[in-house]
Amino acid sequence: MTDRIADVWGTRTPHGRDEPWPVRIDTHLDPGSGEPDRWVQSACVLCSNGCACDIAVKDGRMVGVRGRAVDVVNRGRLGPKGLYGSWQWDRSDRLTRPLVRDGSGELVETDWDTAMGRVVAESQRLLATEAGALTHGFYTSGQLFLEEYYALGVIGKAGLGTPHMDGNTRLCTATAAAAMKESFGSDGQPGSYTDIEATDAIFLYGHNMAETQTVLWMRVLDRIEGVDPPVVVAVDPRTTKVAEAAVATGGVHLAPLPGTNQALMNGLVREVLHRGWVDEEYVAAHTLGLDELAREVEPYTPEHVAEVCGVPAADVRRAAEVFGTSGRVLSTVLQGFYQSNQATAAACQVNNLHLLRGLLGRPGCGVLQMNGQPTAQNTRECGADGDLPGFRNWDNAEHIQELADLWNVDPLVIPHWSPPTHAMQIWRYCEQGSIRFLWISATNPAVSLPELARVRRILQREGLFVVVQDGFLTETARFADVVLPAALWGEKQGTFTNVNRTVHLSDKAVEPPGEARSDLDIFLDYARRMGFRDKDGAPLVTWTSPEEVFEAWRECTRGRPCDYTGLSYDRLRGGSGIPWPAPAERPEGTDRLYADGVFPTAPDVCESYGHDLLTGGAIGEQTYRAKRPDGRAFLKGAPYVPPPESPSEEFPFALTTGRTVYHFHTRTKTGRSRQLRRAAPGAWVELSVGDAQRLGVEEGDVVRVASPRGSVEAPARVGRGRDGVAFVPFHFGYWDLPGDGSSPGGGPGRAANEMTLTEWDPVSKQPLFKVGAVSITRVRPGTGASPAPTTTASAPARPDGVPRTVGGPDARVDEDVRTGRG
Ligand SMILES: Nc1nc2c(c(=O)[nH]1)N[C@H]1C(S)=C(S)[C@@H](COP(=O)(O)OP(=O)(O)OC[C@H]3O[C@@H](n4cnc5c(=O)[nH]c(N)nc54)[C@H](O)[C@@H]3O)O[C@H]1N2
Ligand SMILES: Nc1nc2c(c(=O)[nH]1)N[C@H]1C(S)=C(S)[C@@H](COP(=O)(O)OP(=O)(O)OC[C@H]3O[C@@H](n4cnc5c(=O)[nH]c(N)nc54)[C@H](O)[C@@H]3O)O[C@H]1N2
Ligand code: SF4
Ligand SMILES: [Mo]
Repeated sequence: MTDRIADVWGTRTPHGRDEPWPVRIDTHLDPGSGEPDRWVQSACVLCSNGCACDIAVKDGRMVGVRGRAVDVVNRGRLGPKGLYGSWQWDRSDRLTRPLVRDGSGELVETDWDTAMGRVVAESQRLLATEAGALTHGFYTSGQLFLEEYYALGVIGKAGLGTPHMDGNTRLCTATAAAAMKESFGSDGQPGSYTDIEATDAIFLYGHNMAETQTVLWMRVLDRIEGVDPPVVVAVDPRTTKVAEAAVATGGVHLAPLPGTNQALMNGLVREVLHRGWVDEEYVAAHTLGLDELAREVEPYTPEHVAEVCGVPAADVRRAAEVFGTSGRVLSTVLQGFYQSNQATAAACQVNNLHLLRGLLGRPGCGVLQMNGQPTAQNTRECGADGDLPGFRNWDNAEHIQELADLWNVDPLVIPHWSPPTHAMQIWRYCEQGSIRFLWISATNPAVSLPELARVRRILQREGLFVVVQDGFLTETARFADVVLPAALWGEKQGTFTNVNRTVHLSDKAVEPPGEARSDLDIFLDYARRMGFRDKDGAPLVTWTSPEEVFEAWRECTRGRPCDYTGLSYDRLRGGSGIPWPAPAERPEGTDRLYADGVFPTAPDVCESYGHDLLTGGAIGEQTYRAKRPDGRAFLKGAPYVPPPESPSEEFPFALTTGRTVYHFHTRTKTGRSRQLRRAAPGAWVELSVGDAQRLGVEEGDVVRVASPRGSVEAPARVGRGRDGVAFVPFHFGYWDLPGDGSSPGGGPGRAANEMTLTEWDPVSKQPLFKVGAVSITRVRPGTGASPAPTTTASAPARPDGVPRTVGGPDARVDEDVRTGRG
């Protein structure tokens, strides 16, 4: 039995290079529950890793989870969120009936007919106005199931015909998709988790994997502690566990100032070129753009990079050397790049490094442009975000015709006169008043969007009809005109796809509470009530079950990079998840893409004609065709430009934001798990030792952090980050959890996004949560150490007097280590 709050990654199962990852089955059951009645197959939805698990059911309730040993993703392991956070919320304060506003403006319970009646009446009223479908906006999630996104995508694109549909994936993995489109022609993860077993060096760019994909990090740790371990390189301003591993393995921890990634990456590309670490044959055969890229990076000498990023020039050289001289390299990229300045440009430089050395499509040589949310991949591939289903190109008439044929609608119904509207623009249209109907599903923007005072203003706007579909009465739901109670994970059936394209089936384990309904049922009910028709006058959607939607989706992917035609619910049941592409002739799926060096860049195939990485200017079809990419990848560059907001005299610190291992986002699930809530009970502000000293701040003192937009008050953790940078976790909103303090807008809050700015990347349109400038002042002495966990990046610089984060008796997990081949 292991306390997996205190020991986040659990027992090691070390092994050597090219040996399979051993099995370790993690089980956690509610201590009082006894033997479960049955186990139901699923996979965890508390991050993009998608660990396969079985849900324990007793007396019609979820009482625990167990990792699935057969699965390629986790080989039986689960992390703290999966163990303690995935199921406990089901017994608590759920929404059980729809809510609508009564005459006095209060949200009151009602029945489904009344609630849906209001939604449909408002929808039809607005469709009858001159602006028609352009009045409608949909802001969805990276946390629903594939079937729900596909249904929503068809409703929006073929039913209503609105281009205004996007997910919170815009805040999350829009840059992953954008970087893959720019470099390789289409979304689609090149690498595989199995690259960890085979690699010689792992680069983690702005990715705190130890806390945010804990099971993937276990996989890395098992290599690090085995024979012939890989070298780790970490690029992160904080001293994360990843950064510690970089130092311990003889790699390097580069801690750039937030917002300077592109300068650093240009420096690394330049070193690889100058030192002759290029696979010239591969570059000549499989890429385009070398000369321009070489010109672009030339000014970025290690000394110049050192000056811009505030890192030693020798460390830049050392990192480049590890990349240039290791036989096999695996790279992972996440929010420290995607949510920072020049996100797409910097993420593309990672692709460039791999292309230059020909390190793609072979064991141990992958790029993982990571996802964050469990089902973000499906939002993207199903077209519930600013993409079209099946990675089709909005600017390609043939692709639109394919969809029109599939749905039996006129191609003109499908919005494709301009790119689909991105989330930040959808919110802008709501602010300006052109969108008057906003349907929010499975996301909590009143805590997770930047500049919360503005978000609250928009949600309260007269003339904006807001529908919120969630399992809880969140901060956002409180602003809604209609609240629809949703069934959550374990209470409904569906499939989803993780970072390395692995598709899992999640079966229904228990009944949803009260009258809550699955998101799929809600969307289909809307479609029925609206009476959407195809071009022959037949109902547009006739599906009644998730499996029927999955069958329809398979057809939509036929011949596309994300081919699902070899998959079915039956094939996904019983064994491991399966990575797409899995065409009918290869139903076992595909571990790794681009083994043949042929990329989906042909003009008739590609998902996008691409952009200028500095300005975001779109490349037109003719220009694209003239490049004759013909299956070659693009080496694209951009100069470094400083972030839109940098420290100044009035706001002298750089602010960055992010996560702790114990909470998921706005905590609607993890905040209702007693083990996780105890481990990370409240907000904190992380300061470096030097900055704390200069400010006269000691561990636990309450500080006020203020940006030009808002402020936060929280106890200080005197931590181990670099000078000049403050870190605030973004998990802590207001209102949502019983017993939490609340300050919705008045006075300083504790939500990091009170301070962040409304700015986004020119290519991916992903907002810049990782950059901004703040002032910091000491407000009053503390009452003890700050609540920041001690087990991870937020560990104190001086441990004395700070209680260690532990779980206790109810956090015990059974770890069944199977030696041998599992
Ligand atoms: N425990 C936990 N796990 C999660 C989630 C969660 O909420 N909690 N959420 C899931 C989701 S949706 C996502 S998107 C992922 C996110 O996973 P990560 O991207 O790993 O998490 P973050 O903490 O947002 O950011 C990672 C790191 O970026 C660093 N950083 C900040 N600014 C910069 C910069 O300018 N340059 C560089 N190089 N680094 C910078 C921060 O110091 C931080 O350590 O996690 C997933 N997993
Ligand atoms: N400052 C700062 N802000 C950030 C980030 C950051 O690093 N820093 N990260 C950004 C990123 S990467 C992300 S992904 C976002 C996350 O931001 P959000 O998506 O707003 O965060 P969650 O708390 O996951 O909200 C999901 C909501 O969906 C509900 N839900 C869960 N499952 C279902 C379901 O099946 N159906 C329905 N209808 N509802 C469901 C949950 O109860 C919850 O209220 O935050 C972003 N905001
Ligand atoms: S690593 Fe992610 S998917 Fe796996 S158990 Fe943890 S939260 Fe769930
Ligand atoms: Mo995310």
